Amino acid sequence: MVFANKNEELRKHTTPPSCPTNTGNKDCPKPRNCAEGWEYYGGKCYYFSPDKLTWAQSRDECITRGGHLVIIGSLEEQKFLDQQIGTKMSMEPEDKFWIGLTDSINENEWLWVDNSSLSLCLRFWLGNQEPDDWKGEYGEYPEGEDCARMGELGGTEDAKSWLDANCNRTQKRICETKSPL
Ligand SMILES: [Ca+2]
Ligand SMILES: [Ca+2]
Repeated sequence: MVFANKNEELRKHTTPPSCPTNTGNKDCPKPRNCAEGWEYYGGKCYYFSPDKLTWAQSRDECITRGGHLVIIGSLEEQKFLDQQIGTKMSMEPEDKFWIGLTDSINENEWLWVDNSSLSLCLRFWLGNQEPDDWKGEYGEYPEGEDCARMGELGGTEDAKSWLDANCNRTQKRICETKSPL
């Protein structure tokens, strides 16, 4: 019975979608096959959370959903996320989204959640100040800022929208996963 169940599971996962993508069939609103609540772009699915968690909680929650905090590997991907977030942020200026980037092990050595290094060519820090490892006006946050978040209301012209922030802040998050297709 165990094997039968496994085969059944396998069959479910490997059965191609029965609806063609070009018919405009209302029964097939998600031709790209991302899970409910996820958005398709460039072969991947993205989840923009409505709720807020610390960076570590966000990292874990994305894994629970079968993905990971987003790893941004191209200008196109950054632009897509920048624009998407721009439409999802409230007027509250700190209403930004965690991404899967941290320098919590060695200061200023930014690593993605898969332990890959941040490429010199693909850095999208906001303005000229970030990352600033800000410790507070009076040094009240000695731990500085070791986690990256992104987003500007309406999106940015140059797609530079990353800021480092205190990892214990609660922010929304972007999870990413490979599209099931
Ligand atoms: Ca830092
Ligand atoms: Ca900062």
